[in-house]
Order: sequence, then structure tokens, then C-alpha cells
Amino acid sequence: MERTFLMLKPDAVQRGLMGEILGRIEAKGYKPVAMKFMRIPKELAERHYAEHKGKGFFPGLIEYMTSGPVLVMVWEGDNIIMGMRSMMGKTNPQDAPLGTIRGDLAQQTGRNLIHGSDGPESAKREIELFFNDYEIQDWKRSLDPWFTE
Ligand code: DAT
Ligand code: MG
Repeated sequence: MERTFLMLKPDAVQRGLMGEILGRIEAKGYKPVAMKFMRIPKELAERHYAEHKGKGFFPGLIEYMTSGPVLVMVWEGDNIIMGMRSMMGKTNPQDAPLGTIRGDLAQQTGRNLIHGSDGPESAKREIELFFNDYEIQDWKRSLDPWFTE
């Protein structure tokens, strides 16, 4: 099974949308294997978003991402990396269709609620950046066979 790194950003926490968003991911049948409620130190935010360093929006992005607690997670599922990108919708919520998390619940790129890895390499990198092995649970769920055959 594939794994992805997800983060409910400070606006999702402040707006009380953690339950709404987690409910969608659970209902899809994806399985949580790690979760941590934390305040991201500035250096970690900068490493996480290293690909955007130097861009005009970078300082504002780092300020937003470190402005309050976030929920960082690892989830598992069949083709979950692309599946979660579809469920999240486009980076700019105004381009994200209704039915997606960003399309339904957000207005602006700078307040787009959720992060999800964009490929297998970034998923591996991001999971290792935020979690130790002992924080990730390999567990069997009795309903697993009803989600994936
Ligand atoms: P995504 O989060 O969909 O993977 P990304 O990796 O291109 O998008 O950008 C990371 C985050 O940076 C994004 O969620 C919000 C912010 N961002 C990206 N482009 C931006 C822009 N043009 N203006 C403001 N913030 C931007
Ligand atoms: Mg990205």
C-alpha cells in the first residue's frame, strides 16, 4: 500500500475543520498510520517547502505555516498520493472544483487548508522529515478487505 504525508494547516485547525476534513479521508477508506499535533518550527517549515525558497510568496507561506498548531499525518491507501491530490483539489481553491476539500471549504491559495505530497519521492522525504519510525503504526484494520480487494 502507498503512503502519503498530509498536513491540516493552521487555518484548518483554527476554523475547527479538522473533523470535517478527517471525516472525508476516513470515509474514503484510507487508513491513518501516524498523527501528530504540533507547532512547526520555522526551520522545519523552510525545509518542508524548500522547493519554493526564493519565490515571492515564500515568506508569507512560512509565516502562515508557523502561525499556529497543525496536524501532521501519514495515511495509507491504494494510489493514495494521487487520490488525496484529487480530494484536495487545485492549489488555488478558486480553481478547485466543488466536491474537493479546497473547492468546498477555502477561498484563497494562501489559506488552502491542507497539504498533501505530490509524488512518491516527496511523500518519502516529507514523511521522514516529520516522523520517526516508531511514530508510524503498521496495523491491520478489520474493515480493510471491504475497502481494497
Ligand atoms: P500544493 O500545496 O497544491 O502542493 P505548491 O506545492 O505549488 O501547491 O505550493 C505550496 C503552498 O505554497 C501552497 O499550498 C500555497 C502556497 N503557494 C503556492 N503558490 C502560491 C502563490 N502563487 N501565492 C501564494 N501562495 C502560494
Ligand atoms: Mg506541493
